[in-house]
Amino acid sequence: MPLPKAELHLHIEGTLEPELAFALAARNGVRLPFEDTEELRRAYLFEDLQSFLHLYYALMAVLRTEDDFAELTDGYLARAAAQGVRHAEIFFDPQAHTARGVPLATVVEGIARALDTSEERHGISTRLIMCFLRDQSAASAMETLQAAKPHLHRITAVGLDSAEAGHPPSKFREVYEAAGALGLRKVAHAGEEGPAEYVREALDILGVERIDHGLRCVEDHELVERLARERVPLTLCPLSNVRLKVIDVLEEHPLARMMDAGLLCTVNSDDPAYFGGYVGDTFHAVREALGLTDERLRELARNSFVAAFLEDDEPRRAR
Ligand code: ES4
Ligand code: ZN
Repeated sequence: MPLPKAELHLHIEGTLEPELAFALAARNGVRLPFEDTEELRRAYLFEDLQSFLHLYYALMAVLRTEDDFAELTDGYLARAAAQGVRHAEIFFDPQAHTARGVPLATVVEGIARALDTSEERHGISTRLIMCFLRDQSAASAMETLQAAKPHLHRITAVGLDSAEAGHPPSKFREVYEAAGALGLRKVAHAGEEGPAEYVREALDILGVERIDHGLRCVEDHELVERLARERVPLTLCPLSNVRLKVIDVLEEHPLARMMDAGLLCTVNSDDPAYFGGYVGDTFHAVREALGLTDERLRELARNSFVAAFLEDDEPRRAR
């Protein structure tokens, strides 16, 4: 029996496995620039975050209908359940779809259809987190937030993802203020490829309750102390960090040292179709590479529920 756990850092578009990508391409008459699943899989050798994002956005072309989004999401939930996931907080990237002419309602209603049957089909409770693409303008993010107003009963929080360097959290101050006024909770990717200072900005300027990645906080001792003192959860994604060359090898991942420093760490899969494993695989990999004890693994699983948007619907860090 795998450890029961919550997954808090998971891009639904990053669960698009090659087999489903080709099936949807055929169904929707979309031509992919790859002959078959094997050739596609061979393209999964990334130099950095940007080179991954290029393929991630290109492959989304196959996602067109509500059924496509429902099938994608239900497939993820089935695989996650098999690895012990009992609760999943799922990111989606509306701008990556609306820019291709797929209406926001198609995306949200398709994903939501799968989420609505998740507890009974897979034993997984869920939340949905709408991410803004930080390499697009703040105005585009604000338009997306306004367009999401008819769907807010489906959405728990806003997040911030895509290419980090050069796109600081402060760029989205007004958008996050508006999201908070709408009753949405807040997270943001920070300190993945960007500097520790972006983690500070996400906390102080955006008012986020959790930091997605946050890995590069280790470069700033005072920040680590603050994150530990304030019990700010970090949603780490060790396999992602290796595949995107944020770190060289898994054996050098600072996860164990971060836990020793008192940080509230969680372990997640990020884009599991691309990075070589779902969250159970990730737990297994860090156990092997870092020699984590069973107690440490249980702590990670426990942390995932502590950091989840579960019991209360009130923001933990009010702003
Ligand atoms: C992402 Cl690994 C990662 N980082 C930032 N944005 C993303 N979107 C999907 N995966
Ligand atoms: Zn991510």
